[in-house]
Amino acid sequence: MKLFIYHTPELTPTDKTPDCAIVVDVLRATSTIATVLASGGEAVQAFSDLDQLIGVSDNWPLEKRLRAGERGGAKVTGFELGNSPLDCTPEVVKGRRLFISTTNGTRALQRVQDSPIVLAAALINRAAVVRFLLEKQPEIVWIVGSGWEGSFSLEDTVCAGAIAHSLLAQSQLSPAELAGNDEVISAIALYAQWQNDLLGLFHHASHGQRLLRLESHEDLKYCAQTDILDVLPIQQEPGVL
Ligand code: 3SL
Repeated sequence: MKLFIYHTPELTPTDKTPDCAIVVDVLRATSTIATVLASGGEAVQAFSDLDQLIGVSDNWPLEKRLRAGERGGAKVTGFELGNSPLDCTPEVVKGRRLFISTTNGTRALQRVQDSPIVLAAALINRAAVVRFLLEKQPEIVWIVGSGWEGSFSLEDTVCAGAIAHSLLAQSQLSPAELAGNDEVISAIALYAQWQNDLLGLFHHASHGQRLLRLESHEDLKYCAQTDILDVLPIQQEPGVL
């Protein structure tokens, strides 16, 4: 297995497709997606465009759908949910499809949706993603951070590092054998430095600070936990996990 980390969707090569693409948006889209599926949601359908989301979800029975939308960290007016994983309890999402659009995370999912395997990963479901990789042994794996509007984000990079760190611990591979690019080595170093204080790292992150200004402290705490959900969000058809 060769692992490549890209800090934003824009940095992924346009002329190549990996065997497995893993999208990461720890704050908060992939944490929300994992939570919805762990809470019994029927599926999550991701859109980068809000109008497209409304058009497709209009054809879905009202009692079987939820619309979740976030722009700039805030909930989209008229949608049932924003992008807080804490709102996605079994009482709210069980048996329903979540139609979701967020600023960066759903755009990243769209970017790699033609890969044969697409996963959504966050810290909360890291172990399930690593287990899948160790079982399936895809040759070329990309971890694609969602970043923020084209820029690097600490929280996605530390999650990529957490995945790589765990892969190394559970395989015979050396860092040089696993790493397809330098980003892998630096993401592992970031995780090794902060693994015991991921919430502290989120407080340094620009998007962490944005969410704190929006009073989403509980979301940060939830998303900073590691390996608490045994769920593997895997794409069933383009955009649907
Ligand atoms: O950018 C995104 O896709 C979101 O996850 C951002 S937020 O955490 O919902 O503000």
